[in-house]
Amino acid sequence: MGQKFSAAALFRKGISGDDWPRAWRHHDLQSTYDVVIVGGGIHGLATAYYLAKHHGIDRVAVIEKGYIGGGGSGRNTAIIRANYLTPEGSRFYDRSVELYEGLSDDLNFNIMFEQRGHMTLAHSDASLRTMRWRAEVNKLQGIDSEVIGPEDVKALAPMIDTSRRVGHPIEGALWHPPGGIARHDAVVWAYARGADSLGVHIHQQTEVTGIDVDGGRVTGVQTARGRISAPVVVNCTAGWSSIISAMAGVRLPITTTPLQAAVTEPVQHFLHPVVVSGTLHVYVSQTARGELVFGAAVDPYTSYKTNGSLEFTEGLAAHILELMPAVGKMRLLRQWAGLCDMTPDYAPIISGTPVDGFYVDVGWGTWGFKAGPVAGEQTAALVATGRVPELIAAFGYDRFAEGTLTAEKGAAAVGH
Ligand code: PYC
Repeated sequence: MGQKFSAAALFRKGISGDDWPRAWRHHDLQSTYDVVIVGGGIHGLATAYYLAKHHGIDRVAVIEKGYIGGGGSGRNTAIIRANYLTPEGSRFYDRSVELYEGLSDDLNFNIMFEQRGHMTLAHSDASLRTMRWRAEVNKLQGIDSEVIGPEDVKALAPMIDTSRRVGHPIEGALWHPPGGIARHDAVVWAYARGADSLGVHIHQQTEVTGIDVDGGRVTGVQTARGRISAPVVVNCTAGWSSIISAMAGVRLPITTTPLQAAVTEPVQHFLHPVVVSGTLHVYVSQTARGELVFGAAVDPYTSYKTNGSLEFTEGLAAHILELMPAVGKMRLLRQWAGLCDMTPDYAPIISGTPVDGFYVDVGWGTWGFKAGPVAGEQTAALVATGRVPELIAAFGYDRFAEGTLTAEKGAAAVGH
């Protein structure tokens, strides 16, 4: 899969001016596919990849309105972790960490996953109690998580102000060694190349304008480039998930809210783990290139806007300076927003729907990136077998009507 270059060959190629081999091909849009996946982000591409790889279903089209990875997959802070609050969530995201660990080998593409450890700070007795709760739930699922004290926080991230002089002194933290960061666009490209090599067609610049349903069954999709007939359509979009589902007559209990993030200029490495503070509404990691990547709470209103705001930058600066005063001299380079599709219980919906053949992998809130591999694997299994895998049994569409919610809000990195 893909072409391999030695380091020297890579260098020669880089300066040669020759074209690089295409990582995925262009195909004419076919009039029929066995499965059409709407959304060319990590979820859609991973679903296509596992459909072909694990289930031999390769007459699959991934339809993307813009360019692959241009939505939520390219608009996140690339954090991976499994330290959730519910047993269902913890097990699910633990499988994702496991898949991420093997992804560079599986796809022969370096996704730069670094397990630097993930630290969620507690600034009060109440949040320390939640950290203990999460640690116990995690341990019962075999996940490496424990509560540590302020002196351990200081040892793991010396730049953090652990003194009692600040407005919100640190009382401890949830420490989760398997957590870390990866390069988000590498994950997109790796799945795209992997899916392409197994026969999947990737169609960029192909907007879905309608979904055809006849007698309670999905029959195809209308696109700006023509109609495709297909007995199975999977909605793997983020931001637009309720709009796409409404085209099939399926209502989703989802509201959409922007989540902003920002990145600094690169500096020498000083921050190893991912650090999160719910109280200060901030999380931060340092990339392999040396930039600090920051995120904060979701915007306080629903919207489809993906631009940054000055209010966000001001709030972020105030909070990060309380946590790490020394970064005050660094300059922000860029900021952006991604769209978060929030469900009432903050858990996703991976499920069939009242329309036969129409499936959804949606409602990821602020957790879409870290779930990509496992969501793809499990959605593919659901679509291919028609049976609900145990790992996603708690994420069904019917749970909202039945009142069997999966209360995951307490695992949020920051305020929602
Ligand atoms: O839940 O780890 C998380 C997260 C980070 C950024 C947004 N959500």
